[in-house]
Amino acid sequence: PAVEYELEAPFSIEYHDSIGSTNDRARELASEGMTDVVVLADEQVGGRGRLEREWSAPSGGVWLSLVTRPDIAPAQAPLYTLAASVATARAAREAGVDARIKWPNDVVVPVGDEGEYRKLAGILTEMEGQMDRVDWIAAGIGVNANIDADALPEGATSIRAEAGDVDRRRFVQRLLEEFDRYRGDLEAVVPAWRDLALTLGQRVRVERATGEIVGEAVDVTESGALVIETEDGRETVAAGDCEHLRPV
Ligand code: BT5
Repeated sequence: PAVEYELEAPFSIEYHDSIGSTNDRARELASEGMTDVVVLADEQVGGRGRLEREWSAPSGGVWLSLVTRPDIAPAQAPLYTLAASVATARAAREAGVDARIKWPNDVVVPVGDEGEYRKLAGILTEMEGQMDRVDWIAAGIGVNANIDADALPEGATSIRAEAGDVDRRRFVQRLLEEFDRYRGDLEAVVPAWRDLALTLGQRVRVERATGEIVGEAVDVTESGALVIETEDGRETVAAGDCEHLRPV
């Protein structure tokens, strides 16, 4: 019910019981000139991941897309993805989940000490703009909230499975407050991200269209690219170029 999402957030909320993809609706609103609006749904029937992958989004989740029009260069846009993952991980931690961030865009729960994990949430950031200025950003955030783990793809987990059901209204409120704080203080994003990162210090394999890189993930740059120490020296991978990242 819509009333579940009457929030005191710095965004207006457009709620749908069921929708194709909140990101598609957000793109529509963005191209009509809207800003600071959140499209939120209980269920998505055409949820999208990165690189045209499918995103499973049954009833009980938190599926939302945030539209903003920040005055930033396109090169800074990945910071919004990192800010969204920090905000999501923080809200999940407050709900009792041991949430960490897997570069670039996954919120995960670690399993064991080998860098393995289950995926709790994913982020899909889309934008439009010119060379020097972003027009709008639609940050799509999908969180497996009050959903049984067996209703989700393999390798996924939910807040329900990890810590019991969450009050979605409160969860969204906290997530949006955190996001709002970081978008107003972009310099704080990378330090906050580092504190929650599962990937840093891991030996990883990154697959890109142009070939794979294996080495130790040592840092992220100030625009959110991953720095990998390989046998031949340091390499930097932009989030948009990463198809898969796996611990090895
Ligand atoms: C993502 O893609 O992780 C970005 C997901 C963004 C979803 C939000 S929901 C609100 C907004 N509206 C949308 O339509 N999308 C956004 P990617 O890194 O490509 O991961 C996709 C992969 O995760 C799939 O290929 C599956 O293997 C797996 N997957 C699919 N559904 C999942 C789920 N609910 N939980 C965990 N893993 C899932």
